[in-house]
Amino acid sequence: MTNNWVDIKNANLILVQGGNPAEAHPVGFRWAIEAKKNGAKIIVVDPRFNRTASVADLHAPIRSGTDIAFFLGVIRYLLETNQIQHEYVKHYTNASFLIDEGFKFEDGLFVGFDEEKRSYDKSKWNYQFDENGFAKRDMTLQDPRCVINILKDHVSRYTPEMVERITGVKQKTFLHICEEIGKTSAPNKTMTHLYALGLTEHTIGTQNIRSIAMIQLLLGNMGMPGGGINALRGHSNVQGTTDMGLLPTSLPGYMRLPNDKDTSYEQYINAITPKDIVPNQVNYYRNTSKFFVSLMKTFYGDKATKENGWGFDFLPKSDRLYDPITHVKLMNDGKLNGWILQGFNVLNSLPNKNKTVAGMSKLKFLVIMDPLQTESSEFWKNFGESNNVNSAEIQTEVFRLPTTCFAEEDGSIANSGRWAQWHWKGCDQPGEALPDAEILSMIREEMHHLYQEDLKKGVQPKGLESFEAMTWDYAQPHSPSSEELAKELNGYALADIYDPNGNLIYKKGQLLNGFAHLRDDGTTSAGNWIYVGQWTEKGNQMANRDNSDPSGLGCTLGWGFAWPANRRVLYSRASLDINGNPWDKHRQLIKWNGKNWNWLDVADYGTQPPGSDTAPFIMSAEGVGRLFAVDKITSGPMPEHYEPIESPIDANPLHPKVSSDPTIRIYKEDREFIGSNKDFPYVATTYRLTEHFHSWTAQSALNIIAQPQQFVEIGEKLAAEKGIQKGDMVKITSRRGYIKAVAVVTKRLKDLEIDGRTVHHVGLPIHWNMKALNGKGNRGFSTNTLTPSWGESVTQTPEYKTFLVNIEKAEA
Ligand SMILES: Nc1nc2c(c(=O)[nH]1)N[C@H]1C(S)=C(S)[C@@H](COP(=O)(O)OP(=O)(O)OC[C@H]3O[C@@H](n4cnc5c(=O)[nH]c(N)nc54)[C@H](O)[C@@H]3O)O[C@H]1N2
Ligand SMILES: Nc1nc2c(c(=O)[nH]1)N[C@H]1C(S)=C(S)[C@@H](COP(=O)(O)OP(=O)(O)OC[C@H]3O[C@@H](n4cnc5c(=O)[nH]c(N)nc54)[C@H](O)[C@@H]3O)O[C@H]1N2
Ligand SMILES: [Mo]
Repeated sequence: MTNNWVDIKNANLILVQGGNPAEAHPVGFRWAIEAKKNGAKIIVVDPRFNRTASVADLHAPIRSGTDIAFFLGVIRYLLETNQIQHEYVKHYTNASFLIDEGFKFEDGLFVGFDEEKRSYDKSKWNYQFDENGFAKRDMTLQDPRCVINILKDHVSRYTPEMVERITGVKQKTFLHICEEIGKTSAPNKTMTHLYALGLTEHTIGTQNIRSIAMIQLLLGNMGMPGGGINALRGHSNVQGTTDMGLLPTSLPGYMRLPNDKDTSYEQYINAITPKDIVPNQVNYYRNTSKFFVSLMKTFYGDKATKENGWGFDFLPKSDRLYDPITHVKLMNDGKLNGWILQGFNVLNSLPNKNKTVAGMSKLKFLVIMDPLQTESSEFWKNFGESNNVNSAEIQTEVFRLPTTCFAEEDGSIANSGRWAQWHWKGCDQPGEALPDAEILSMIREEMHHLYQEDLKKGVQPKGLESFEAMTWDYAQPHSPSSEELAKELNGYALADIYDPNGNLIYKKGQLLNGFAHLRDDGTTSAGNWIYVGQWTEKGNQMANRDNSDPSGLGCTLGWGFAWPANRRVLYSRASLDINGNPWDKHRQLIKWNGKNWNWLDVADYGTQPPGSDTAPFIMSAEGVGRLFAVDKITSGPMPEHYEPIESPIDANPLHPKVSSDPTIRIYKEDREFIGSNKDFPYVATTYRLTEHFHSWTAQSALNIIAQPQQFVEIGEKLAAEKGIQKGDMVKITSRRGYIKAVAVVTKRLKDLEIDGRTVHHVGLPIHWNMKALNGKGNRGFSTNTLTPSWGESVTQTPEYKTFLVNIEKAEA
């Protein structure tokens, strides 16, 4: 979230498009209800009339996977009707920047497409630069190469007629929503946008989010209390997971892991540190070397020296893309033979379950660290129809290492609003369960032992040097405490540290207060730069429980610790005009105090006084929000509507020859698993129920009483066509496999008119699996038997939310 949960109460309009918070985030959703009490409207755009829709002012059913067409239609409307916040757009976005003359978009492709590699050469997706290397701008916005004019041209195709044809949202409803959104272009009105998987888990996920972020920039809603782009995160600590870089090619604090092409510390740091594109701006990532060197000091202590590039060679270098879908591919190819699953129940969560099982069956060993006996740990067992494997043929050795869960240990959890909150152990763990950190430490000790054995035999083990360089100075090396780990992440002064005026700010060994004090000369450590300040010499800031709110805007600086720097609303400098006056005096959290912008919130805009050079988006190299993204995004600098790979219509109405995003990550062997709309005419989507948490609760009697068995939601018209009554057992088939479920015939799913044909949605909750408590007979199928493995090119996220199925009545 750019903002936070409580801040939702400050919004005038809440657009929920791509999530169902009343169901999946029922506690946080109270803030949307608070907003409603304050007069806000709630609009839900979702294929289903879901529980959030039931308390909304308006629900618009949309075809799953088509939100970009909707959002670009909104942008067209805002530009046509001139409902944008002009001053904000001019100064705080890249609307005025001039784009390279070579950039173009034609017949569904951006310039630079390489057919063979299925990827783009992005060199023309860039600004025009002056002789000093700064981007050229036209503040009058007249030049046809201005971003705003290129954008206008790009979205001109997304007329209300086209939006309806692609998305199924009726023009009248669409225009009504546009009007409501347009109202928030007034400086004293804000819209907040809430989303989760309905936008992200698509082959166009990143561009979905880009589209709505662009809308929020045009409306001047970014940086404003009651505004922003608010990702409602999943597991209670998944925010913490990404912050900590728990992706195979990431490091803590959103730095990328070096890869094969990175040859030295200097070269790598240069490659990941952005150059200024506009003069006199913050470009905070210019400090990347300080974050990285401090991290290396945490990893390797005295072994990380200036001479050895801070231990650069100790780090693993990725040789290719890695993500769980790729892991499964490599297993199937016989190129990966061991897997450690720590808190990951792949059999329920990864797409194309049959492919996952086939891959796991080829493993030599599988280690499962989990408090539960998961389906993944029993992938080799025959459960009848729902897991029809030949156990005798599977040779994989499976080790189950039972862990504690959060309630059995002290620690911190980061919520969607970036707040790290400390929690205390509630009870001891049962049986042989041990904390994750203890199990990992034991594995480390055993590895150390095995390395020593090798050395004794005269073998020089690979990787020994990096292994031995690792700092492991916990009081009990086999069991680091949560407190020790939290302080290590925060970071220490490794020498006496002085400010530029020569005043001592830290004595050697003290905990750091903030990342502004990090150094790249080896005198500071920090296991994660964004968390510096969470545990200082004043104590554990995550344990703070003062909920006073002097602003009245829900800005409680004394409650927990919000990264970065305890800041509650990001990019808040954009809530004031260039002279420092608030766009809305009732929504003001920061102001110039002669030294910096701190006031009721911790500002992010450094020490630059009010003035014309204001560039509030300090984490982008331009200092402004991007309506045109010049780097990184592999699928295009602007969003474009592409059809899902499995689409209920035959071609993209905008450019039939390039129907789907040409950069989609799809492995060759998965192409045979693409189903056609002739064989599989219905659009399926998958989702959650409040009564369950993934498949954990399917093993718990109380939850199973509340929602006993797998069901499938289908609309009344489709049910009538198929002769299906509510309560009938139905077989749902995709090109990947089939499941069986009880039919719920409902008014909540309506058929939509898409490109001249009637399209039906089929809704599938994700909570049951072969080990479900009442999992006899047909009741314990995994929905992911049906889903495809292809994913988007930026994040590799699989397409869980739009694929094609057929349904038919089945034997109970
Ligand atoms: N009770 C409970 N709560 C949970 C969880 C749980 O298992 N149980 N899981 C947690 C986790 S890990 C996560 S990530 C979050 C997920 O939170 P959400 O994303 O809110 O949950 P979902 O139910 O997966 O999907 C949300 C909605 O997206 C809609 N949708 C599908 N496709 C599209 C589309 O193309 N466009 C639009 N606009 N909408 C679409 C679906 O109809 C559904 O209503 O929930 C968390 N909270
Ligand atoms: N079709 C479809 N598939 C989906 C989704 C969808 O919407 N549709 N949603 C996707 C999403 S958003 C997510 S997040 C994934 C979820 O995928 P997973 O993360 O695989 O799902 P969980 O079942 O939550 O698995 C987490 C495991 O962690 C264990 N666990 C809990 N606490 C601890 C702990 O402290 N230590 C250890 N070691 N283990 C612990 C739990 O017992 C559980 O077995 O599924 C994805 N798959
Ligand atoms: Mo999730």
